[in-house]
Amino acid sequence: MKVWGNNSSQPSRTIHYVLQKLSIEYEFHNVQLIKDTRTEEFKKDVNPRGKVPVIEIDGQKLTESTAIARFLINKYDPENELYPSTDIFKRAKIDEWIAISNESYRPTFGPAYMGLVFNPVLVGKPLVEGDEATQLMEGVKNNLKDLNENLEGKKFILGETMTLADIFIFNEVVFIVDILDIETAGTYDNIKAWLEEVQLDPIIKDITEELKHSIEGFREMTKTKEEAKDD
Ligand SMILES: N[C@@H](CCC(=O)N[C@@H](CS)C(=O)NCC(=O)O)C(=O)O
Repeated sequence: MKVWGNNSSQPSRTIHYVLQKLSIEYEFHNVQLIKDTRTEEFKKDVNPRGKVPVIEIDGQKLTESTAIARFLINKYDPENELYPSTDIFKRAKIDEWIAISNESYRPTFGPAYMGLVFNPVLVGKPLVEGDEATQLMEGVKNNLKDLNENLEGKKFILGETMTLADIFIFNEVVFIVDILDIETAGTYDNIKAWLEEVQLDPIIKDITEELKHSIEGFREMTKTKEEAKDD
């Protein structure tokens, strides 16, 4: 199997997790976000929509992390607790939370980290300021509040076992709280405990440590850019 992805991409990290958890062998193609994904070559050879993750199996490509994750589990380990085929209601609840992540959380997190941190370094646009910046931050906080409330009295999003919903949402949340310097202690204590619990999984821990190194690199890049502007 071939896999195209990047550890700085939330959906790619989920696919890396599932591949490793299910001990699937794959040939990894590390793709630079924006720099590579927006080239004609990438769009022609890998994904016409210019996004990762992408997998190729038996000469056929599959895009969209939710489709990829479900396919991998259905094919290689359908009873896995991440997405158990024998419990169709649980599968539906997992699907529900993945949809909440993709349709509510991600659409506020993406514009917030671009507008408040990455615009200048990644797409050459100014940072968002004033009321618009406040609104971006409010959108993120409303969703964190929603997740924090759902986690009340629970170890994981659906209770006692870690599922695919935790992996997708963890990868979004661990990034947004770090990059926007959001303090979880006090305001989002349930999220804080859940982030720690999910990271007890050694595969998630490794993937997240690598991400934290990349975030340090981003911060350096952002600082260098700001210093150059001040000179
Ligand atoms: N809905 C897609 C989203 C994929 C996506 O947004 N990938 C981003 C990285 S997180 C990407 O490849 N961006 C490249 C670009 O914007 O050029 C999925 O779940 O796979």
